[in-house]
Amino acid sequence: MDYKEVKRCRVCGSRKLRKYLDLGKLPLANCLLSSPKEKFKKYPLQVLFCEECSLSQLSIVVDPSILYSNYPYHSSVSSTFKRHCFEMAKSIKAMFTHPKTYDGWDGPQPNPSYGKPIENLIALDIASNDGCALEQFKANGFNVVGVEPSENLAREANLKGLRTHCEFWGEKELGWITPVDVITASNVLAHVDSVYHFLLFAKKKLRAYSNGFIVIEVPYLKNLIEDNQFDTIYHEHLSYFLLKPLVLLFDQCWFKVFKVEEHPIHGGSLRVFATPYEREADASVQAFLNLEEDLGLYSFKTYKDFSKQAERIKSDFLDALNFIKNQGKKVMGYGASAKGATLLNYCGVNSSHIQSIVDDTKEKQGKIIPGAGIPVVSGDNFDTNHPDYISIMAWNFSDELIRKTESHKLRGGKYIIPIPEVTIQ
Ligand code: DWN
Ligand code: ZN
Repeated sequence: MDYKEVKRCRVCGSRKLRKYLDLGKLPLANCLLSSPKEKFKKYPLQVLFCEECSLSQLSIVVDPSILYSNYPYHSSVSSTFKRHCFEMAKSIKAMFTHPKTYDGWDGPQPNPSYGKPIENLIALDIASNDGCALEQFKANGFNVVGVEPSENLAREANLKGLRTHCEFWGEKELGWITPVDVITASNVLAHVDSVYHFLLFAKKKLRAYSNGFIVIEVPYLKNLIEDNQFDTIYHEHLSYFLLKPLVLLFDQCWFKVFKVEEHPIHGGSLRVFATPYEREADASVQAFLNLEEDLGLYSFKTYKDFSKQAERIKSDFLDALNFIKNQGKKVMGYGASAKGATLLNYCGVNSSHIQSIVDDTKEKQGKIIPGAGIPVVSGDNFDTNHPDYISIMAWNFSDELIRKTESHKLRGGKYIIPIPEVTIQ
């Protein structure tokens, strides 16, 4: 069987899991087809709410080797994301300064280097993709090492001189990785079933000397609910996190969450800092927990209401495309994203509505979106086909995608942005 049913919450173990969203049986969003005749499977896409810890999670786990052995997603395609990684590396670097004294310090004076930056830091990025974040940590003076399970991406990172090991993190002891000062894991914990293994393996790799810590960045369920981001629900994303289940998970792995930030990337992400060593937690931790409570994010009703929004957006998007189609106008998409594939298939959109989707990722060009059957093409197709509308399929990068299609706008072309509401501009 290439997938298994989820019977217990992966964070707290509870069996009190209640379904609140069912997007039907959909193809695997990133498993693009090489030809229209290529066979593909559809899998149930349902989200369950844990009544104990408020974790949202899919009702199944698809075999990761099917999802990630040859992964078409390249983080470095987006300059927005690159900038985001640079800022993250810069802010993390500033957190490493020599303490007043070290454990067991018996010098007559406080540590002479007190307050100065700690040099020769080592950063490990888990699921480092094509080395996008590694590059930015290197630019901030870190020594870097990556772990990436997709051969194509690990190879690309190593060719850029970014030492990357092609492994799944948390599956087995990676003894050859020496202790590091900081571990980052951006957009990966949501993809992991054995979240305890993941963190316990990370704990072993954090250096005590620098009070090492881990930085986990995940799409924030608060934004998913507030901004109708149901298209970010697909088989790669097993969990949809709030801070509450994350704090529980870290606690149970002897980590202490000491700082939390919210960042706009990918539609709204939560950045959680946690360490196995002594570190004072700041006010941000309790502030986010209070916010989640105030927003009703620990109540099942919030999620039932959200599922009605998804149905509404679905009919709005299909109505808009059918109206444009009946006018004989031409629509192309931009950004053959996983979220885009989910949206197209959930809404029943196909190549009669959107004739092709441009993507700047070379590996995606020439492929076909499974289910919707829409071909992925290169950017020059905008200028050869002159669409009347461009449907932005990666709304989290709307600004960047609209900036890159200036000529379409100058021709009087319009944009369809489907999330958080279907808008035409
Ligand atoms: O968690 C995940 C997120 C971080 O990225 C992964 N599971 C998979 C992936 O999800 P996604 O495919 O929905 O992510 P994006 O980043 O919204 O996808 C953007 C798509 O648009 C990519 O295929 C690249 C493409 N793109 C482009 O062609 N030109 C993006 C930009 C910014 C561009 O200029
Ligand atoms: Zn739970």
